[in-house]
Amino acid sequence: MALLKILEFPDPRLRTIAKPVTDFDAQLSRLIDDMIETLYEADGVGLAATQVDVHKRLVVIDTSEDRNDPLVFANPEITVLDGGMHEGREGCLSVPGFYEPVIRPEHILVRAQDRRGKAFELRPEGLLAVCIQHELDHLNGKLFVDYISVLKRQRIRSKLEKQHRQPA
Ligand code: GNR
Ligand code: NI
Repeated sequence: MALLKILEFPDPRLRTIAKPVTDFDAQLSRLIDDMIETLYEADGVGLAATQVDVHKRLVVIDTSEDRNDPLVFANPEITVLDGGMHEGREGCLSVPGFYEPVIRPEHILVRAQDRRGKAFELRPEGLLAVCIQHELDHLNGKLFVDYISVLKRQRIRSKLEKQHRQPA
């Protein structure tokens, strides 16, 4: 297995729109394992392939307490179900150190394929529902900072650009 490098905002590669996964082969399986290892090492809840500069519609998520229940979503699609919106503080491994409130639909239906290509459905709740929406945004080149004010986004961009010029 291998740890993958996570791209950070404002890297333009994070704006790439990912392409559907078509081949559920050994190479994909290796990528999934590397993404799960990278997710755990970074202490994140979810990771989209876009964040590791692989522009395929692939996400791994683990919201379990013990970090031993990784979920794989290839070609995820979301349908918003009836119900309200929910505001939660979001962070992102590609925007390290910043947390801002984002409002998203609370009830969704997710359709995706697993690592073998088998289709499945899920009606996630709570953090899992938030995280899947956050990850699907990555596959569409969108970041949580796109939902906050221009002023806040520019401040975050300046601070991260400075860190990238003068790494710790
Ligand atoms: O680790 C993560 N935590 C998180 C918290 C609230 C809302 C969304 C997330 S996803 C984030 C990992 C990440 O950047 N995934 O793309
Ligand atoms: Ni993220």
